Amino acid sequence: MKYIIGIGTNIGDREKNITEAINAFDLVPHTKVLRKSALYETEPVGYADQQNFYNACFEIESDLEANEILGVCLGIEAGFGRVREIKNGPRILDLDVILAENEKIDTANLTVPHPRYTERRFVMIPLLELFPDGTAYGIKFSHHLLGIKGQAIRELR
Ligand code: PH2
Ligand code: MG
Ligand code: MG
Repeated sequence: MKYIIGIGTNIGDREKNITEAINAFDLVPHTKVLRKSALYETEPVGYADQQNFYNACFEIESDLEANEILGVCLGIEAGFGRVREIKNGPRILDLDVILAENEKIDTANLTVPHPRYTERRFVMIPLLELFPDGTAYGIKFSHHLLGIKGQAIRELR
């Protein structure tokens, strides 16, 4: 099963956080990172009074179930010392399951596709980089970009 994971950080060395967190997925049993987007510097969405984020998306192939991948995400976040405080507020690392190949999930802990990804330029732009034709695992997504207002984003190079 393939998954798209969204990653974000706005505390500490943002580039290092993203690089190390993606590398951590390669250490998970029966799991490998297939490809990753560029890094993007993005304006905070939902809670303005904080530093800009670095965001990216990456694709993994794994034998693990979606709820196990969620557990991996939470474990890696905890390993970076994440503490949950303000909703949408500053975080050293956020890992979200955005899409799962051929799968819809709606449980108490996990909803896939991610319920808000089509409203977030910081997810949609890296996703479009990975799927330039605007369709991922049979889901057409790119038209939602037209409905997003503001949310400055720039690719880092
Ligand atoms: N994550 C949020 C809320 N707002 N804004 C940006 N730019 N990037 C994020 O990753 C982000 C956000 C909640 O997870
Ligand atoms: Mg998030
Ligand atoms: Mg999250």
